[in-house]
Amino acid sequence: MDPVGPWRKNTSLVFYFLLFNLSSCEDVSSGNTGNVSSRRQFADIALGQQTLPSWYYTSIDAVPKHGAVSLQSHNRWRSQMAFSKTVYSFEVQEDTQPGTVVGKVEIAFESLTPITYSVQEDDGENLFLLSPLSGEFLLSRSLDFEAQRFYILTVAVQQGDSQVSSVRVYFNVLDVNDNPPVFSQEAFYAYLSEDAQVGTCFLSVNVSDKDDGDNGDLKLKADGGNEDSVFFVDQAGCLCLNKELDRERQSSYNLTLTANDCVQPASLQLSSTAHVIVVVHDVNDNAPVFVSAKCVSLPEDTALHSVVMTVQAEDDDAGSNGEVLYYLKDTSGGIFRIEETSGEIYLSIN
Ligand SMILES: [Ca+2]
Ligand SMILES: [Ca+2]
Ligand SMILES: [Ca+2]
Ligand SMILES: [Ca+2]
Repeated sequence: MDPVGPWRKNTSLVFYFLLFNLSSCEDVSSGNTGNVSSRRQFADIALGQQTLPSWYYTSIDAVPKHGAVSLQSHNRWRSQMAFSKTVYSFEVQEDTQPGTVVGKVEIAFESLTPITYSVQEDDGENLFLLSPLSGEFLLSRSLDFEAQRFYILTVAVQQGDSQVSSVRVYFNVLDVNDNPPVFSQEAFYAYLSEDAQVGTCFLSVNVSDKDDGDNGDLKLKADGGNEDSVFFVDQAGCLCLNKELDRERQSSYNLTLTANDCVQPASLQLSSTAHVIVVVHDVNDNAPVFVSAKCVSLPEDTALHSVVMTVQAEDDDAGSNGEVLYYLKDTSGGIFRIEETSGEIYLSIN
């Protein structure tokens, strides 16, 4: 019985196991590329936000079975791990000009025989053109972060006619502030009673910005037609009343609402405007005021039923709130009568 034998075997198994786990993600030659959730997992992996899932290991053709690998086969396999990284992840701004080099893959070791790179799988439809010799990616068309935020490619390297390795390549598109805020309509209408409480928030407009983060976060302000600061926009983007209204002073407001995104510096901010028409509804808060003469002299031979004077009162309110009806509180024993709508006073002896 060899007392060292079992120890050596156990050590070898542990050694191989560690090697496989360290190296197995080098060769991504198959597995679930058409699955969207898997792609998201891959994107997370590329971003360092997730560890490789167990199915990923089992799907790799190159992963050898435990106990079936010699040190010699391991060395050959290691020499085939040609790429310098287990996975490549490149960040590209969405406003990058077509024709720009946006990434590069390369082998880890010098190769004595000529090598060529090729794209095996490409969800960018030739958006990223790979140079077979240099391993550089050239951007072929414009990107749009708002349309697609990342792309996944599989790149292979060949020595002569035989493929020796492949690797995942991720292109993560970075947002640029290239969208202005958009109001859902050019003009909004709101109606307020003139006795509305100060602080009342009465209008929430629909405005959006397709960009991400500060590029898409919006601030609103009422900066046109609001010289007396009668209105303000609260933190939630609602238009609110800042001062008391008086329909008799101003019965409507034509405000210009400006939305701008929050990117810094402010010179990079984009903005849009919309109009808000605020109509003030009347409240009966004014009494009639007489504007006509308060006395009249009559000759003693004034004819019966003739008009001796016409009184007039004005009311600043609107509609029926401003209509005036006249009546006599004291008819002097029935000598006079008044026509309720015209204010004409007649001599009318009973
Ligand atoms: Ca954008
Ligand atoms: Ca924006
Ligand atoms: Ca009135
Ligand atoms: Ca009024």
